[in-house]
Amino acid sequence: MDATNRLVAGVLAEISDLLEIHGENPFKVRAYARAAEVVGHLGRSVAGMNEDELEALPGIGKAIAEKVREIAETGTCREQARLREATPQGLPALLNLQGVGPKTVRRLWKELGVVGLDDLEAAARAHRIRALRGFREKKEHEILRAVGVARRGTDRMSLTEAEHLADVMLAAIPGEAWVAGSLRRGRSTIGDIDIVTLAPVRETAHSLARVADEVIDAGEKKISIRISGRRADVRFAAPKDLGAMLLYLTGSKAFNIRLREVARIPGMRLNEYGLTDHKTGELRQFRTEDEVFAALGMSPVPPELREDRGEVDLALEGNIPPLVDVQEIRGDLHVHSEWSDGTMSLEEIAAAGEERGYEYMLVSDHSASLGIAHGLDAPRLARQQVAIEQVNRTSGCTLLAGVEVDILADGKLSLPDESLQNCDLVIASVHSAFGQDEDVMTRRVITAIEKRDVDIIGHPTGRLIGRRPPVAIDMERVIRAAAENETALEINASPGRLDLDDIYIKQAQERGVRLAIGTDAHAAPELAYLRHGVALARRGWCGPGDILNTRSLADLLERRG
Ligand code: DGT
Ligand code: CA
Ligand code: CA
Ligand code: ZN
Repeated sequence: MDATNRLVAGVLAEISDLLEIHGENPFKVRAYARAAEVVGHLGRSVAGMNEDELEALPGIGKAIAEKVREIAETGTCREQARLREATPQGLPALLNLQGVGPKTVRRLWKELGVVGLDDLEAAARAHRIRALRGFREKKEHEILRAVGVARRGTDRMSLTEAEHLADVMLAAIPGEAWVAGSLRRGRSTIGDIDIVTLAPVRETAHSLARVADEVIDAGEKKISIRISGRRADVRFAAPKDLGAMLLYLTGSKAFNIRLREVARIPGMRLNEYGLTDHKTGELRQFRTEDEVFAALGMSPVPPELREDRGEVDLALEGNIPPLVDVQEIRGDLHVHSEWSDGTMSLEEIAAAGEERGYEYMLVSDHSASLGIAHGLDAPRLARQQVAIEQVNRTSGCTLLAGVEVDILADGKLSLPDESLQNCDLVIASVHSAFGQDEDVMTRRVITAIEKRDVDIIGHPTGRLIGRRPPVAIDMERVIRAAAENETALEINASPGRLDLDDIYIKQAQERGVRLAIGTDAHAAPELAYLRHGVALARRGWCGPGDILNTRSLADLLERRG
């Protein structure tokens, strides 16, 4: 993200939180939160925008536009200063605690004099929280646990970890159960696992206790557990209200809030049990999510789109765009073999592709350069291409002869042009000098994009989830260059990367950039990661036409002419 946008979004979000702690107008609170979201996801820098241009952005009115300018120029604004002045310093951090919202923070502050984490912990240990009206012992335990988590530092799960734990739970639950929450929406990282089930309460509690580290809370409506150190919530539903429950627990929270607004217009209240008519008090229940959408006059919204990024309005018009489906993928566009640092032979890659019903697999081994073990130099790449032809004589799945060539620090590629010309498809990736500043890195990648022989930019931001932040790069410029040069950007489906992420995918898609889904598999089981790439593509609003891998072999090769 652009540094100015990051700064401005941070200040706006803080203002929203502080307003809420001070019990100010909820519309104003929402307006700042929304503006923070808009600026945070903006493709261009607000640094160069005047107030008129800012006001033209969705969710930004005159008052906020002025503040955006003020923050962009000075790093702060008077409103932020005023609110900070009026707020004890340790208070805003309490908002990050699980189960603690601004209203709770406000009450803890006003009624117990809590002004920070230490105070809060002391109050909980002295049982002063359960003494508050409307708070109970349970809430006090919850807060203590949250304080513990905050002290240890929070971290989110990778998709693979979350899927594994969800599978363990689904197997343990004695009845039908579905994954909800961020895992169902296909987010790149998962906070906690959410499951909805029709199974009986008692038996479920028993079965889950066997796989859990600890049962945090077991009630008639919900069970919360810790499993392998992670949190999971299980909600109980009945078949007649399963639809509303699944919808609610899938979220996102922002999407749910928008849906409730939609329901409010004809005088209904939407919650996890169904739609209640305000006048008659009658509750309508729904077996499926689609029935809820229909009752709201909307076409169904796929889970991956439920982030309040414009999908609700489209669904109300019946204009949800078609999204790419796993079935439409005809091949994997990023696979390593034992010729570089992978474990599969060429024959094994072809066999694995055939088994998955693919038309083609792009063999894209590393090029030789510093820091990559067993990378291919020009002669070995040529020999590999002969070996690939050999395999293709008998294989039902065609191996495409490719390479993942290094983009060196100066933007040059680590293989000569002739080598690249002999490839079917070329991925170019940054694997070194990650610390370059934004302009240098951006020009480096654009230099590669402009090369005639480069078809795909691999893992464009270089992030490793939980281990390495994205490189500093101006994705707006990269996306523009990719569009102009008809170079595809990769959606790297490896759960440790998931790069590009959804926001950039959407920006690229809107500009007509093609996206190539690749698993970056170094071993056969990793080929299954493809579904994560598809989920990410869907989160980025991609239809089949936006994805390179939906093309037939002939179409794909035609690109290179
Ligand atoms: P996560 O766990 O941080 O990766 O993200 P989610 O989306 O799974 O969030 P989580 O587990 O806190 O809640 C699961 C769903 O429950 C969420 O997507 C929507 C719903 N939900 C949670 N809290 C609220 C809320 O305060 N208001 C509304 N309307 N829905 C909520
Ligand atoms: Ca969750
Ligand atoms: Ca949850
Ligand atoms: Zn790579």
